[in-house]
Amino acid sequence: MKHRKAILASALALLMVVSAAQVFGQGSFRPKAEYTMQVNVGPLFDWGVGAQRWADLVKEKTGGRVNVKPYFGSSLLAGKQTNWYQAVADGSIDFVVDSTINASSVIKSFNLFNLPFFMPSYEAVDKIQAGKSGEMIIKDFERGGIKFLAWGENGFRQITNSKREIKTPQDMVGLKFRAVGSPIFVDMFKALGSDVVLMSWADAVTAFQQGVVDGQENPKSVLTVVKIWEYHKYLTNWYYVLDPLVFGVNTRVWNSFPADIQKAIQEAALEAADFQKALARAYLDGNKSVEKLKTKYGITPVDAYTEAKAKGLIVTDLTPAQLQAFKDKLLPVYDKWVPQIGKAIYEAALEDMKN
Ligand code: X2X
Repeated sequence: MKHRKAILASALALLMVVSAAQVFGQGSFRPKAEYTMQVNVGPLFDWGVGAQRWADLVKEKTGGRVNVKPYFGSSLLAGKQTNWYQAVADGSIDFVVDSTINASSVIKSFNLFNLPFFMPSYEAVDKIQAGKSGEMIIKDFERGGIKFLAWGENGFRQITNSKREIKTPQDMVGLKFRAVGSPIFVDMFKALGSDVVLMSWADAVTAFQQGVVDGQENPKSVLTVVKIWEYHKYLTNWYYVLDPLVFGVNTRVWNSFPADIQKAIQEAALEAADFQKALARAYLDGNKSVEKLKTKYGITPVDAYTEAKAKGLIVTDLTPAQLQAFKDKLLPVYDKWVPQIGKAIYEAALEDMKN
């Protein structure tokens, strides 16, 4: 009997220690040996650099307690980049730095960023992300079970092809393009009289190489890292959509972290995203991002487009009148897609851009 009482007492004492540790955080926190992170591209892309930076900063700011490992090239998804939202939401993957396009079949409001010629500048993008519409989109995004931590940026997507210089919608007719993700891209390319196939990035470069498609659309960093000029001679800067990246973490994983760890991870995400966005915008927003990279982060980025031109890529810029011809052709896409995105979000975004 005495013996039993002693066991009971020590069990009780243990319980008190455990719950005290829970109350005070840290002590009870048993991190996993590794937290996985989904990243669609490789480590050399601005996007991949930003993802690695986040993982490094998390390690630093948590004193090595949280170890996040980026899995590049969608390797945890067998290359199926459009499955990332589901995989992170259901907890098969813990962390993510990935594109809104790749989630836009599931998160319909992400298609706001895919509306053609909707956001005329980086300032417009920033205003949406910081505004009411951004808040509404984040809420929609988080509903499925992912905590949103920061906006990164793949960038304004430009069009390249192997056949001819594109200056007018007429030049697009009959060309076959590779795109990915949301069916809004099928609608856009069809409206321009082109053919389009949706295809993962994992298969895309082979498709360029083999001429299965005549062209594609992607931002600066993606185009220059894959040396697009080896497959496509012509690039037209049409700035038709900007593809933001999301820094996020599975909600249950997030809730498993004590407050100090959450704070460290959140700060790391914002810092890595700020750095990553500057890389994505370098030389495309005047001096702004280049200066930030030099003064705040101590690096001088390469001027990727100038290098690409030196390699023989023919880069075409369009006048406002030339751009208008593309916009006019793509207007019907709004009729179909604004209701899917949500009229309230669309209207809030118009307001945000005015502020
Ligand atoms: O697949 C693409 O085109 C890429 C790399 O830009 C995305 O992941 C959306």
